[in-house]
Amino acid sequence: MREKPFAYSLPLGAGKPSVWDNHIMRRLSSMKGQYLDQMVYETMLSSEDTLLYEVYEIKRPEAAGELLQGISIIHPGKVGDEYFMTKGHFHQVLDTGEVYYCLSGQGMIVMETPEGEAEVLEFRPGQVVYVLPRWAHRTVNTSLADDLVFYFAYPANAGHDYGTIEQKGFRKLVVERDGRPTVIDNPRWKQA
Ligand code: S6P
Ligand code: ZN
Repeated sequence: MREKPFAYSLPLGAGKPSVWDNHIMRRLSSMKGQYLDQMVYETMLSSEDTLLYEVYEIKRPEAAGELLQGISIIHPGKVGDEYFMTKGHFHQVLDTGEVYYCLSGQGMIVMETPEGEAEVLEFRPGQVVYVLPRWAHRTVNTSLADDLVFYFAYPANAGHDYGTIEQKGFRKLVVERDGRPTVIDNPRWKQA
């Protein structure tokens, strides 16, 4: 691990950072139960375990005061009417925020609190979204042609709670309606 201040570059546009330590790949099979149209999901999965998104992470100690950084790349595509998207999570240490900076593509960030507030923000190159502490977050690629590429930074001791979203889903979904990304209430959202 790097022990002195360091610099690296992020391409403005699609591409990887100049340094990274972990390359995480998430495929369709890791999204079980998350897409509304489960029949289409199962059919797609039976023919191919498609790569949905990739994360290039720069490793830091998981200690308070450190920041974890990297870039995520969400590939274009849909499952039924829903666009390719990240699993989404709360941070395990709920009181930790996150900064997202869009480098390329177009998307939306779906967020919600445990108390039921919800917010969906558009995400375009050059835009920063600040995810407040306590807000779960999922990123959606609303282009069917291009990757959505963004930089992130968050406290290295935050950890991830994926289970809550896996069980309940997000309250809001982003679907294609008349060729346009549209935010709808999740009809399958479950109260705890
Ligand atoms: C981590 C941060 C991002 C996501 C990445 C993939 O706190 O929010 O690095 O990890 O965009 O999303 P997910 O929901 O699969 O971790
Ligand atoms: Zn996060």
